Amino acid sequence: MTQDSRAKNSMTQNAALVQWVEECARLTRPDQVIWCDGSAAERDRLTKQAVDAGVLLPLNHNKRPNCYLHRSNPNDVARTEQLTFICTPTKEEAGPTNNWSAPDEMYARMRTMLDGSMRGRTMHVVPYVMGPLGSPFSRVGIELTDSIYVVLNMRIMTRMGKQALDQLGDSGEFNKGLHCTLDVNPDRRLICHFPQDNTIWSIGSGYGGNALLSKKCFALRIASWLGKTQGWLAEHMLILGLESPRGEKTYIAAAFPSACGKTNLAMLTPPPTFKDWKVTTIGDDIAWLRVGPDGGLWAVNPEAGYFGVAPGTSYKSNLNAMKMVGHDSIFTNVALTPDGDVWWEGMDTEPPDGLIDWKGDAWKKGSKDKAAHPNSRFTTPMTNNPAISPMADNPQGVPISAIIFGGRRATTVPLVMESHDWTHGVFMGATMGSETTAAASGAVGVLRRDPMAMLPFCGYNMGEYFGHWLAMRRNISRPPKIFLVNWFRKDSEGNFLWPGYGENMRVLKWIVDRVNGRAQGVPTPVGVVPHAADIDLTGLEIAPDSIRRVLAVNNSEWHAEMESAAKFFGTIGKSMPSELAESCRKLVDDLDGAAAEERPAASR
Ligand code: OXD
Ligand code: MN
Repeated sequence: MTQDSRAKNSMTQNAALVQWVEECARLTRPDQVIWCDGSAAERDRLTKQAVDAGVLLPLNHNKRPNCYLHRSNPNDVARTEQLTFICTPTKEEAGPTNNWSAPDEMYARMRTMLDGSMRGRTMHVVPYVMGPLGSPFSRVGIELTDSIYVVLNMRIMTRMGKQALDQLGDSGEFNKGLHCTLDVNPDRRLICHFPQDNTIWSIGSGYGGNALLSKKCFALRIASWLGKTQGWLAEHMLILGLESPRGEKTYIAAAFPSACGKTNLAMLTPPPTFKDWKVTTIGDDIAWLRVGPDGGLWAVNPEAGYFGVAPGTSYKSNLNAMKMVGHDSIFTNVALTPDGDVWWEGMDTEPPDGLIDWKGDAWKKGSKDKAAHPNSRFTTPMTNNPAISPMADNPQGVPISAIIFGGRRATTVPLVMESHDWTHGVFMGATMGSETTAAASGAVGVLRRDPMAMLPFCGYNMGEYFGHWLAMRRNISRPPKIFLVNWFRKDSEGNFLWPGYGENMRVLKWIVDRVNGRAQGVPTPVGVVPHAADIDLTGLEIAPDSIRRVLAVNNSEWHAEMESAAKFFGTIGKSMPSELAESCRKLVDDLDGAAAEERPAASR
């Protein structure tokens, strides 16, 4: 059998696609090439194959129907930013925040490693659509992979199979993803993006964001570059819908760095006094945003499932997530109970005796090692989510009324504030940062600037990315309002000042009311901050001093903040838009001119 005939299929006549698959098969030389149709029969066949090979472990089907556990290689448990490259003709195009390599050099280096790399293995051709089928937002990708685990995860995370080939037709416009696990050796691991070629090559890892090429690689790094060249935005944002007791619907997109509770916010359960409000999920991680015919900003979630962090997920922190992972889910690197169920730290139940840890070893209660890996995950179809929005699959997307930026900050940033205008909102996003947690001592962790939560995911020069955000405003005649939030502010003893989780609904309500011109706020140099009386605190036990402090704007803290932000802008170099440096200078002048130390508390 020739390589070419091995790659033949009956699912598509798309010449460009068939030719590219054949080229990749000639390079990697798999024993067979299988085109995935996305059917239930195919899923069952691949699942059986994965179970037989020990790649998946069936869980207790009475407790968790159709659920499986996968244990990754212990050297392969997270995204590897240091091995992730943006390969553009010039270094300037990738910018100072990305690892860069010249495309020709990287292709040549990887080709050597890929040569014959699928011998003895099967190459799966995985066609997928990012975004609702038939939507003007949507894009088609093809991932070639030698991992059944990847195929089964892609089936949950994307609209995968024949439907993607139907949407592609005979167009040559598709993302070309080539993934090979090789020997899962960190020395032979590379995740490389070639934006100009709409191509991703990933080798040496089978894990999550490195291997499910639809997610961070395509839907953020490559798509952010497509968005820049085509006039739209690909963002690290959840999308949620809010319905008031009067039936008024508002859609919000929100960017937070990893581990700041994005999945929890996307499927929040409102507190009892807000029981007549409904929160629905459109997406928990990625948003693609375009200007709609009405001049507003509209968004879709390009994904079809959730790849959520398991530890910390509990009935208290995320009731909907606990319900949705009850069936038809794949778990990666969580602990296994003796009765074939899963367990992780922060689940709010005692670990049972006889637990097996994420590496497959017996785990003893009280052990200092975690039973579940801190980055262990669940993969779940979005249709499992009891709070899924009826608009989640809408080809037109949803109209976004508010954009939220947020990080984990022990000091400085108030619970919520609204930007003065679009440029100031972009400034808020560009300067956002998150601190590493500093246990109970209250000491402030290390601050990492993570603009728009996109630092690891922007596929081109960060300065140009800021410029693109500013330029988008010219086409948006009805821009959403932009807010900055911080659920994590602490007192001097290190206690959180705000309860977070479902109580964040109160902040969302203030945001909805601001969008609709109904709520008050106090203008300060850093933004419009609510007074305590402007937030609906009914039914919440919180000390008046805590709410005062969580909303306070402290001039000296903001001076330090702006000094640090200006330093960060300096690292971006000449592509940094002058408007944002100007915003920084103006804010410092306004702070100098401000008389009061804690304006919101003092002013009303
Ligand atoms: C994720 C991340 O996996 O942001 O979503 O790290
Ligand atoms: Mn993410």
